[in-house]
Amino acid sequence: MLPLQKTPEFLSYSTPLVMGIVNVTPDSFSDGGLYASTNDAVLHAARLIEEGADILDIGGESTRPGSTPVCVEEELRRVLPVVQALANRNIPISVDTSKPEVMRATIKAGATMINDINALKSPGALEAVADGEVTVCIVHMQGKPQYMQSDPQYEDVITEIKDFLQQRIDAVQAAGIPRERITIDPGFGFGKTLKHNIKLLRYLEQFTDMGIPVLVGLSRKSMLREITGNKERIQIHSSVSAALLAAINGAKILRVHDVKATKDALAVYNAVTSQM
Ligand code: 7PJ
Repeated sequence: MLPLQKTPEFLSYSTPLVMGIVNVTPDSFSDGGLYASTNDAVLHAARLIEEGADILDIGGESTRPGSTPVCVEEELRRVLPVVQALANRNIPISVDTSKPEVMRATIKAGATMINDINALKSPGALEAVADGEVTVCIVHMQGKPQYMQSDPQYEDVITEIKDFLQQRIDAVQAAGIPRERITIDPGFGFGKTLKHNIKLLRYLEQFTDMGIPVLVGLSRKSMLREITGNKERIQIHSSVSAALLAAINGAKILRVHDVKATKDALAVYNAVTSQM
């Protein structure tokens, strides 16, 4: 059964939830060109729902390495009609945005989660989420999408990201957002080398130990192409493998393009773990 209106009971599930990605970004490397229009995005969302998505994540600004930002008006033009069209589909809607104006407008239109790679650091973002009484995902990113992959550096990648996330958890709670509405994400590929990304996945329990549900986005990321040597845009096998590893290591929400394949992998995971 479906989780969540504005309450986050869904975060206590033992098998991770699958968050299906709906890009409304013409410049997105992964599938933006294919699902650029409202109509196509809504059709794609319907397909992901059919495939068993538990949440949808609607994004109007590509944040891939090297991508350039869009203005508030353009992002709203892309995202808002899609959120409006999906608000009555009986599935929680998350919006992938860093802009408070987009947060407020989409929450008003029915979004129940804000997924922010900028961790609510934009002026007004904490207030938008607090006023909207929605769930939030706080993501770690070193640098900005335009240059974050040029030379990411850490003394100790796990400790530094944990410290950052803890600071943001404190700031979010201080803004009046209850702890139960927070999820955290180490931000795979957001200012990280392959070595950093692998370390984060291997030691993911360092983050689940923080007592806040962990969301993980590995789907079709370039680290998988680096590992396998495959050049294709779509990377289903490696993406599902990475998602399953994240599940085993305690992730509660998996942000993926390939919903059906991920659900199948989780069915196997579930069958085995529920027998123990
Ligand atoms: C992530 C995201 C991620 C969260 C993107 C892409 C780049 N949100 N938005 N975590 N990645 N929470 O999908 O390749 O990893 S956009």
